[in-house]
Amino acid sequence: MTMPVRDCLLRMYEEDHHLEDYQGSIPRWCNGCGDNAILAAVQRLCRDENLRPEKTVFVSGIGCAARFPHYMKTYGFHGIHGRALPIAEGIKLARPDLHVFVNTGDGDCCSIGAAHWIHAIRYNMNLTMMLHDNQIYGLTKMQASPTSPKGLRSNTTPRGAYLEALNPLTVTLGVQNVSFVAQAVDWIPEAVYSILSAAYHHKGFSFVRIIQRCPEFLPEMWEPWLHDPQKTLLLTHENGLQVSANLAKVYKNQQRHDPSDLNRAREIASVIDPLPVGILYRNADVPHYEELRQNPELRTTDLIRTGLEAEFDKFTVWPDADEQTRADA
Ligand SMILES: Cc1ncc(C[n+]2csc(CCOP(=O)(O)OP(=O)(O)O)c2C)c(N)n1
Ligand code: SF4
Ligand SMILES: [Mg+2]
Repeated sequence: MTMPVRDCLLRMYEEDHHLEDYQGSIPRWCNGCGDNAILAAVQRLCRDENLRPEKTVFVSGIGCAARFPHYMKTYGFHGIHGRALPIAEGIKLARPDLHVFVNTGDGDCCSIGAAHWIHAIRYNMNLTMMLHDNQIYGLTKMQASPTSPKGLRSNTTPRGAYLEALNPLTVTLGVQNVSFVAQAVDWIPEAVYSILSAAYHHKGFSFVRIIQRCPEFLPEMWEPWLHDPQKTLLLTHENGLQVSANLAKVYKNQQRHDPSDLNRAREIASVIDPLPVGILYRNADVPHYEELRQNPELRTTDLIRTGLEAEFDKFTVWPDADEQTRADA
């Protein structure tokens, strides 16, 4: 049986995506910036999943990490500081057919955008969120962020940061309706890719914290972890991160962790040495806000008409009884 030309062309078009189809403008991040590794993994993922660029959107706030949508040849929205998530949620509500990704920094997400972050977890919409956590405000040149370690000297904390760092993993794992939490590090590309792939396939709000190096302002921060593989704890499980033989050979410090175990996930998340890498928590059964909103039982024509009538009635000016009698006479 021959295929109609139109279907044949559509099929060719759909099957034929290459890395260049996702590569936008040339990144202006510093040499060695961990954002470059995240971008490379995401472009590979888009190519491997054969995502249609016109059906894919990257949304960001403000910061170095937030330049991400410029470097993808898809739709993108470089938003305002801290507001990537509500913009992404609006897009997903209006167009549930789109693949929506969010790129945000530790300042963007955990400081000015913290309220949106908490509610996005609870809404559990089908979005993939990457927290590029470099523990500093990079774009504005080295102010402490909520994830900066205690004692870090920066332009806003010249005597050292006073407070213990906020842990984005334990925060996320503590919110009602949490459905996917993972951690990656930019210097293990295989794990970044596999974790992002699992996050993309998870139906719901997938939160991936990626420890991202900022060689410009914090060149020493993760050096000990880079040079000693024992300081990384690979979380492995048949429902979690699948590790190649090569990776397993280097990172021998491994632990089997069932991602359905929320309490254990919280314990693992609290430790940074060794630093857990893998899928901490996954629950596919949490309801999704966009589906609850689209529930056909709540959107019948009758219900919508009755609601609209009631709203219009609020603004109706009824003539008083005397006026009505005079008008009738
Ligand atoms: C409302 C508002 N407040 C402050 C700023 C200044 N500002 C721009 S980026 C940024 C911090 C970005 O840090 P982070 O989110 O960690 O991203 P990074 O640059 O480290 O990737 C700040 C404070 C702004 N653009 N808008
Ligand atoms: S300042 Fe830091 S985070 Fe920003 S581009 Fe340079 S290395 Fe990356
Ligand atoms: Mg930052």
